[in-house]
Amino acid sequence: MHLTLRIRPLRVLLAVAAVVVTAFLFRGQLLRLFMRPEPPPEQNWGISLDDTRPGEVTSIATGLDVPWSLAFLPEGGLLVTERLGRLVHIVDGERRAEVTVPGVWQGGESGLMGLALHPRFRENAWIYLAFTTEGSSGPENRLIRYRWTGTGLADARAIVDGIPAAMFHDGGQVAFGPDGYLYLTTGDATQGHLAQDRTSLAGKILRLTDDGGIPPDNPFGTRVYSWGHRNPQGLAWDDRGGLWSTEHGRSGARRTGLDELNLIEPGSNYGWPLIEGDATRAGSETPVLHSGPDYTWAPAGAAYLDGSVFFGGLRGEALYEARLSDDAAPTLRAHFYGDFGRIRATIVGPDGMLYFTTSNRDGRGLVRSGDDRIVRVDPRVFRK
Ligand SMILES: [Ca+2]
Repeated sequence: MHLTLRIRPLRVLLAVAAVVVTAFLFRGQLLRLFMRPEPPPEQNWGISLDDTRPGEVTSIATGLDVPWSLAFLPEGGLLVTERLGRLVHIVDGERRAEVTVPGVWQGGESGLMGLALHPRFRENAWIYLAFTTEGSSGPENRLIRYRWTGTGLADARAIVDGIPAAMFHDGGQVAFGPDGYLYLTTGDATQGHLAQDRTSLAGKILRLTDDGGIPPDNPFGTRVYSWGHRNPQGLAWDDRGGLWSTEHGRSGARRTGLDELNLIEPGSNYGWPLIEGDATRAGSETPVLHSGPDYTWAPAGAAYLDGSVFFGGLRGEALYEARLSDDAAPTLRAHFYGDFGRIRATIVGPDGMLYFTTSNRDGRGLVRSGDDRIVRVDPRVFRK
């Protein structure tokens, strides 16, 4: 009796240890099992790489590590953020400079995220970086402005700090609008109620002057432009000045779907966490388009081009195109499913080409040779 009492806990301990070791050894495969992409619904299928000719879809840079955001420099070349905390200067596919951004704290989905150049970058060389850092009371998200020296960063100035941060739902997209103001998306930092708290900077789209001030026509006299967001990460303006934003829905290891494409109106509440999908509620907006309850886009960066909002799909592993229409809901197509894996940043270059980045090295994807990469697409391939 005495002996069995001693042996049993040991057996249990060994069994638990075996499970833990196995789970650790096969963590990539386990994660892949839970996070594996579902093919898009058949009616939404777009083009694939096989439908294109040589030169129409080209990798212009490879060997990146979770590129999150990119911007083209006026003198040529581009700047890319890597989530771990590096700003990379790429010219003709080569890494010309690599700058470690001071103070970046990276865990889960947080880290170095959005990047935007000032509209008068040629004169002031101002660059805005959104990232997670260790604040006085734990991690927080910040937007910092620097001067790009050509080889590094100087003159750091805080534009916004104290944004709630977490391992998940950190927003982090930054862009200048056609009105010359600066827009920043923030996630709910896994505290849904903060999205409904207009005094919190979490779960919002913020609108700021280029030095962090409040534009005189902001809807509440604060930095808040829209609220009730879970984790918006795409910002794109159409040719009439309408602001479109993609937002991650309830996606997770066991819950899927209800990712959103919203048309953002100043002062509007986008409903999280009170409503999802087609649900309605007085004073809240329902999305223009959502992914449905069973299918996940996990939408990241967004760009507007020729009547469509294009956005990267992480878990959906596709480049989505929402074709806008004046008198009907946008139609959705999923391009390149199965060709590149997870797709994150999506922008239009100064040459009118569409560029996107892969995000297969973020621990949730299948790493392919050359990952992560920046891909250039001649948008005429979508109109064949
Ligand atoms: Ca919503």
